[in-house]
Amino acid sequence: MKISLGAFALALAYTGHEVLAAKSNHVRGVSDADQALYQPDENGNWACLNHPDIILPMARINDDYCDCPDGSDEPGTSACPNGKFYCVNKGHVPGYIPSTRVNDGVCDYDICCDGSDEWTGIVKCENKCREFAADYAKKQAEVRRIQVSGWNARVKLVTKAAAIRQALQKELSQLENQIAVSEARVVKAREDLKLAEIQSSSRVGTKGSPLLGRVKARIDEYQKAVAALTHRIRTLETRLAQAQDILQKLNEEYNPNYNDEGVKAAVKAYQEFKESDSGDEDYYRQYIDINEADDDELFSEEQIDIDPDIVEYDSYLPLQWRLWIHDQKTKLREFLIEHGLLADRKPSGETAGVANAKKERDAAERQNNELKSKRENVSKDLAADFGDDDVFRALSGDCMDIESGEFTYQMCFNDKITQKGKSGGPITLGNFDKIEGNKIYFAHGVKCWNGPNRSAIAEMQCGEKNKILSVSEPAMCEYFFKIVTPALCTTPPETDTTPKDEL
Ligand code: MAN
Repeated sequence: MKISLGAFALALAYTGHEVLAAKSNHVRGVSDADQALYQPDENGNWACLNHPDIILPMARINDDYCDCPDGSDEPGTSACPNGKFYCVNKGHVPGYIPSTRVNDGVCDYDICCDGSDEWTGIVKCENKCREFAADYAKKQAEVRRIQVSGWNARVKLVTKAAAIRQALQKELSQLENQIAVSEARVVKAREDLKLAEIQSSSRVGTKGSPLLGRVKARIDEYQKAVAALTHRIRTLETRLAQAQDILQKLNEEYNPNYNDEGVKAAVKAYQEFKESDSGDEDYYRQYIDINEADDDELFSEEQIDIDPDIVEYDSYLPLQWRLWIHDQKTKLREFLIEHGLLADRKPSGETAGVANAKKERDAAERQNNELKSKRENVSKDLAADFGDDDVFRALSGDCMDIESGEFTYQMCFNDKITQKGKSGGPITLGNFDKIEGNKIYFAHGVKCWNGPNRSAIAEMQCGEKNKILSVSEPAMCEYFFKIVTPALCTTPPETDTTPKDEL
């Protein structure tokens, strides 16, 4: 219909012999810049722009018959379905309209404000470019205002992001120092624990203790024997003293004038006996005194439980060696237990020393792990890609909402997007994954019924403030957000870009 209308109009136009070119050689529907593409060759012919093998006489350009597959021979008519018509729109912004809309009886002011697309006169399209230009200028001014304001906001965001980064770097270096201290604490706590265990094992022990036990048993036996002997000695001493008393009496009271050879010999023997006293009483007396001392004092636990630092051969070794030896002993013990060569007798109770050392070791390790996990988080954060100039770093914690259909959606930068229905709590549509170009990707949301895990993409453009413009669900459980944010603003052009052409 359009073609026949166009053809009719063209036929009318041909009768006037003025249609193809407003000025000579000027091809309708082609911009001034592209006019050079429509020059004849030396034979007065022209080749289709994208099909140089199709050569036409110049008169076949804009003759309302489509010769070129790319539509390039009919820029000013509607003959080719894929052609495009250039509207000059003087005083405003030029535009291209699809050929099919040329001379279709409709004024396509949205593209051709000058009405040049309806040149056959089927419909009279007055030039509205002045009006359009004024409106356009207003819109452009608003766009520019947003660009400037958005850019200023972005500059602030970049400054904020730099401060956050600096603070994180400071935190990281503090953590490094704290970790170094904490590592040393862990090493010391572990060594202290091993030492405590070594000491404890010597006490409740597996090795030194049986020997000490045997020594103590033998001492007990000797002690009993000494006690028995001492008792015997005491008895004999008493009896000896009694005998001495008798003899002393005899010695003092006998009558030397009475010639009794038996008595005389006895007195003489007694005197010799007295003189022959060896005087070794002191010698054995000391042992008797020792034996009579308090047993508890002599054989108290403290004294029997000899300090392993003194009796253990490895106490003369450097600490590291002792720890190594302890490890080897532990391994050997485990090996023997595992192979049934040694009963798995655990020490009956933990000494306070070991318990305290364990507490300290656990606390040191816990602190060390916490610091390390903090360091990992900070390092990850610092290494993450937050877009050009790190700008999105400054937006962490900023959230925006939109209500759409039966749901309320919330997007939090660098965090997640949620969806909340009228009832029930929010569900996660996706967790922050990455920023690429003008898109933020959110992945691994809550699983879709009978489908994939929910995910979302937020497409950004420059805006004064963060705002969600729209949300859609192009495929089930795949969400698409359009948002504006200052983070996406670029340096605004120096001046207003509204065309200054005179009308
Ligand atoms: C919920 C919402 C929708 C989604 C369906 C899928 O109703 O998350 O967006 O399409 O689940 O079952």
